[in-house]
Amino acid sequence: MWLKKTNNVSGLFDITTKCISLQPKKNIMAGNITFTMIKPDAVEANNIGPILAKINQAGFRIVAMKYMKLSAETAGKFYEVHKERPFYGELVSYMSSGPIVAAVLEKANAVAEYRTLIGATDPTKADEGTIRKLFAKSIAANAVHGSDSDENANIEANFFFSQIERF
Ligand code: RTP
Ligand code: MG
Repeated sequence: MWLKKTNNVSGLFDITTKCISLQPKKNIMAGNITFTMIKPDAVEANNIGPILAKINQAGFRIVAMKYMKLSAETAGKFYEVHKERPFYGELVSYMSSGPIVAAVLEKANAVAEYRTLIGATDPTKADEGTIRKLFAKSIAANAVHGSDSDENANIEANFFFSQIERF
């Protein structure tokens, strides 16, 4: 892609520069993505496959995905919004206790649709058939994370993935 860039400071120069496109490969509309993690308890229990199957069956497209282990520092930063909550220390140590799968998912109304698919934070209160009802062990070890707003979905997706890791 060729960009014509004008130097407004001097108003004298037109600089034509060859550069790579910084746009995502697919034109994903705002509100159509959410971010998820398959948490350490679900990975440990060999439930990556069944959870991904539920995600696919519910009509989500996988935009980005990686398998990784979070350091306590990274988990702490990701959940910084909960810093003042009594379970923050437990949450950070749990989320850095084993590998996770991080992914960006696409579907119309993705945030709300995915929260419906995963169910309530506390698996004992989650609806039948939801991912947390099926796979979560407890309120802390609750199988998956799902973004709670479009704004946070973008922040979280950007925290884990660059543009060249999205398809
Ligand atoms: P998430 O962010 O992981 O998708 O979960 P959520 O929105 O349903 O719940 P949130 O209030 O954001 O809490 C984040 C995570 O903290 C852990 N938690 N532990 N011990 C407790 O009382 C407690 N409460 C929350 C859970 O892992 C929860 O998913
Ligand atoms: Mg949350």
